[in-house]
Amino acid sequence: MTGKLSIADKKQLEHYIQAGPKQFGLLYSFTRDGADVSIFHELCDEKGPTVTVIYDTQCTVYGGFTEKSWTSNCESFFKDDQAFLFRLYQKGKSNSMKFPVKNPDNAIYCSYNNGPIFGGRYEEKSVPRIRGRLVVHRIAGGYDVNTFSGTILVENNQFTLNGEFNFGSAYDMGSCSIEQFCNNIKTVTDLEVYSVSDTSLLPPWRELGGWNHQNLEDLKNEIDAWSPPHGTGLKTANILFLGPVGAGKSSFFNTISSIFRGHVTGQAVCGSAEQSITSTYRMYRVRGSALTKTMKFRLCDTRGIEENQGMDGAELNYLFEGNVPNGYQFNPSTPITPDTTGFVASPTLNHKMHCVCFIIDGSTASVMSEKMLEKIKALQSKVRQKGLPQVVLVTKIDKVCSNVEEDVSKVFQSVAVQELVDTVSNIFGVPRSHVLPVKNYEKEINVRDDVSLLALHSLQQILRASEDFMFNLLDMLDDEKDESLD
Ligand SMILES: Nc1nc2c(ncn2[C@@H]2O[C@H](COP(=O)(O)OP(=O)(O)OP(=O)(O)O)[C@@H](O)[C@H]2O)c(=O)[nH]1
Ligand SMILES: [Mg+2]
Repeated sequence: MTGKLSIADKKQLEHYIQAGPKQFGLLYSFTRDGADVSIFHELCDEKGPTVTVIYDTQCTVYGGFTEKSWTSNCESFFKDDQAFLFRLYQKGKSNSMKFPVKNPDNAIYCSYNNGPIFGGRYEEKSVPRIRGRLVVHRIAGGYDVNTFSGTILVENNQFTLNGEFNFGSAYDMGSCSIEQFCNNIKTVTDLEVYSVSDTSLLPPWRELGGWNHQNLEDLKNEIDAWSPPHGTGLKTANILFLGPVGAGKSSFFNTISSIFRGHVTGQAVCGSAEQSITSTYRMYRVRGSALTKTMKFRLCDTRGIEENQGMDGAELNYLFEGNVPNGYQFNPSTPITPDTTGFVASPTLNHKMHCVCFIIDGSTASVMSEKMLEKIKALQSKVRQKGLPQVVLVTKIDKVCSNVEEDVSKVFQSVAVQELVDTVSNIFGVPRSHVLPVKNYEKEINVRDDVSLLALHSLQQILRASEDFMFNLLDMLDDEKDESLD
């Protein structure tokens, strides 16, 4: 179990912590380990920097970060000038804020009988003693966030925190009220504690064969020279892009086109909107390095899949079979039929699709809605029925790992990208070798060797998957020939 924080949430926290790329490891969770203070200490004590995250029943998500270890060896405040409280979501809507510590001496309070406590102060209390004398005691209290003590029982999948909130004691809450911070309710669905450490790079978990300029030129030449296997009669490999709105389908075509044109191009319209930006079916050709002739593959860009509408089964079948004309205007309310102008009534093998490339956004892959997952599964089963190979291109890896954002050649050393590839391989039920992480050109003006190499490497894998289909085809043709000789 990796916890409930999404990649985007971790990036937000990483940005608040302000000390370079971070790795988050789930140490403790109410739902996984039980809401019991002794278990909290067993799993979280002496673990260095941690982030505590509380998920309340109104979908507000908030918590605190400290560089100091939790401990149950003493009852004391600990100094931490890097500590802060934060809110990530308010009533389900992304609304993040950081609340820095204003009294670092009292940043956290550790006690064997309490879970995480952020902030607070010593209060002086006079206690009467024998012979009428008053003794002044310093007692800790007024905690900004005191999460829980003892054991909390779960009821209807909810926990009721038994600590108290006195925001503003040691943390600067600005004008944020307790209601705005955490709805002032104590019912929560989970409390998680993550360890926070500097991101370490792994030894490469996938080899690419070099990241220098010559490697890129070699790969460009290889792809430029690629052609469908002899004997199939095919002129090009047709690769169908399918994926949710905004996943980066059109951007991937632009990225490939940019590599061969030598600068970042925007032939396919890209952007962000609730509905698909791409409304026209395009079978894009890409010109090779010399820009005189097109290469022997076509990248077929489609309208994005939406949760509540999108391609119907018949339309998808027409796409697979090559009935849909290049330039066809998608219309979700009236899908294509044989009566549509330009409908390719008798497609040949050269019109059909030879490989399906699912394209998904890596920064949101692990939090895709159930509805979207169902849609994708339904599409996958149609792809399988057709006997078409499928690969999954995972875009926006620059948003997943800061090391990769800086230098794409670190992609196969990144823990975050490795976890992402594992997750996507599980979701799609495809081998990890068919999950291809990429970063598209998006903010850049000039092409970069690291970005180009990774994108071309992915394209090479896609062409190899198309070849699998084509070799099956050759086998079938050979079988037919043999049978006709019998
Ligand atoms: N940071 C980053 N942004 C990307 C990447 N790929 C695409 N984008 C951005 O994501 C947004 C959507 O990209 P598109 O290529 O239009 O996505 P699409 O899948 O074609 O979307 P529809 O046509 O609407 O279905 C654009 O703003 C792109 O600039 C990437 O690898 N990294
Ligand atoms: Mg598009």
